[in-house]
Amino acid sequence: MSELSRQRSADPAAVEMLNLAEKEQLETIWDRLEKQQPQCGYGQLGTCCRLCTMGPCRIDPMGEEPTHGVCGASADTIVARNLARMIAVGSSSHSDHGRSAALLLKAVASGENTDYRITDVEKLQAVATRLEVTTENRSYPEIASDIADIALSCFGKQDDTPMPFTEKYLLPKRYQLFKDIEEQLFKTTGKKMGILPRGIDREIVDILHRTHFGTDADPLSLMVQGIRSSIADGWGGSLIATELQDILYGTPTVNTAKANLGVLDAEWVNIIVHGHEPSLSEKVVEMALSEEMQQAARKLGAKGINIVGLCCTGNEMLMRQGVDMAGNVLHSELAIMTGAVEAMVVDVQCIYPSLANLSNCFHTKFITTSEQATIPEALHIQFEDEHADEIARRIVNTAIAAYPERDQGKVYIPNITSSAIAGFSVEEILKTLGGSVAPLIDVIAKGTIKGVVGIVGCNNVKVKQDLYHQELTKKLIERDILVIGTGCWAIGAAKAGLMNLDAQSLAGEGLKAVCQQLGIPPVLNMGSCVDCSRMLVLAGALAAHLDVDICDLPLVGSAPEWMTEKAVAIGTYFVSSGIPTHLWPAPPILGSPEVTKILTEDIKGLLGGYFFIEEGPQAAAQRMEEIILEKRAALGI
Ligand code: CUV
Ligand code: SF4
Repeated sequence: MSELSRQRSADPAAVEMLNLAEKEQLETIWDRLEKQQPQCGYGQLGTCCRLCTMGPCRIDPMGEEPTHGVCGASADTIVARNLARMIAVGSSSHSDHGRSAALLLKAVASGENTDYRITDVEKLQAVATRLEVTTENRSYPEIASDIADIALSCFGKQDDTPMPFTEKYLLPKRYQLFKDIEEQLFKTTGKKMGILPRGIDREIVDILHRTHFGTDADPLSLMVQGIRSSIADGWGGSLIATELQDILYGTPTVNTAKANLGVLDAEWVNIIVHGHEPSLSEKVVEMALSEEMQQAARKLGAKGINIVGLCCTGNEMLMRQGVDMAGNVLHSELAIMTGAVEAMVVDVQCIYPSLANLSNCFHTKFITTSEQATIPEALHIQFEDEHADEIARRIVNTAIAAYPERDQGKVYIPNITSSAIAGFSVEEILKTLGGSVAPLIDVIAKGTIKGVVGIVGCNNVKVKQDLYHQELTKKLIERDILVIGTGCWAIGAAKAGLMNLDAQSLAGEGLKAVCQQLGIPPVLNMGSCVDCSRMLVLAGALAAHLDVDICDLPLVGSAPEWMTEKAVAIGTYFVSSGIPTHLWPAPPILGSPEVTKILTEDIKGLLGGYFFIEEGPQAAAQRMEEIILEKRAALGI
């Protein structure tokens, strides 16, 4: 075993593949990180600006010259503008995904699209109730059409009233707090700053506008607009994605699957779906599992078609269909290197451009499908919702046709998987609890469970893969803290065996007893990145039951291996919702004392949530427990 490989990943399957990559001289993302060293210090601190062609400008972090950009922008302005833009990009990715779900639901409701259908009428009713859409004497498509209209209005409406999803889903206490803060900010600064989002597109465009050359230079108002955009995402775009996808594809229920590269099978046609939007992968899975396609694969000598997931599309498929999981984002190159993948089918987000060229070293068809995410050297098969069945069939056929080209001599699949329970939607958690949050609140009040930490986010090649995810998760459950979460964290936890019933033995006595009684693992997979909205809804339900605000609850958020701008948006809406949130690596803000202070201190007094940075899992777990104990003491429990 190469020492280098072991430094790069905590996952034994990844280590095996990294050894193979080294032997075969296949370049990986880890190699490219090395070639980038040393990385730019200004960029890491957030103090470089490329907003106009008088720059690029940079600010000396030690207070030496240059202290200002050519236009006079300070480090605080530059950092705040850059961060606001990160939030805008993150919000737009989640929310554009939500828009697709809304447009699809509309098309299904009107009968224009017959490839999809309304699957979960119970959820349809629940969402209708929440949005105050009349259901009496109305058909499902009529109700769905109204829901889709309300969702679409959240994107495009132009008046200054708060957008409907946020208004209807947000805890009333939080809603009022946001209104009060808007007033308070105006009183203390004389400047108009808004927190309640008017519209998703509007808040994002607002950031693009105010960060244009020579516009907003005030770190505070830039951050407040960042907060507003993040709320438009968490209590808007992401929430719309989750809720409407549940209606279209079914609300997740508890199921068991396998996770890690060992889910690939040398004797089968292997298809990996990767990306974020389930509209494509739902159809690819459906087609791949059809008898017609399985037979076609068998005709070519394979045992059948084995379809597995990766990243958040993988989570969507795992949560709703129990599809096995090949890995998180750092596994995407490694999966192709097994030589056993006939096709990797991708939609949007978190797809390394390197995958196209790497696939060309194998027989693997790397298939892009979205008009928003095409990659040179990839095979593009344009996906369209209105011809979903036909296109999915074409994709699966392309994968089958690649099977005879596979070089069996090149196949190497690490024989490693873990069994993982998934499917913990809020609805499913409530069902497990007997229909109400009361029993959960009960065990928290008694101290059997001290609190809940929600972990999200990615793998980052700068952090040893999965190590932080695993260690932090273990240290928290040891302390009787329930861990829930989403995204590539969830996959890391699944691969490490933290999401099966055996993991109960790793939990502290209290948490263990609760999990044994409920028959659940101590670590719960709540889905993909957009499903972070499920955590907000759960937090809101807990707070509502106790008649307190979310910031009063013993809840903490964390993104320990984050890399994307989406994670910045998620972290910001967690904080805005009142949840103290841990980040590692540090975001590019440390070059601005002002922005750092706003986000780690000042914001606490306003919103109850705040960011904190901890480098190691031990220190992070310690700090999280302290926060939880502090909140418990304040609640008098
Ligand atoms: Ni959306 S954002 S890497 S956690 S999918 Fe994984 Fe998933 Fe990307 Fe980060
Ligand atoms: Fe430099 Fe100002 Fe232009 Fe940014 S906006 S590049 S700080 S001159």
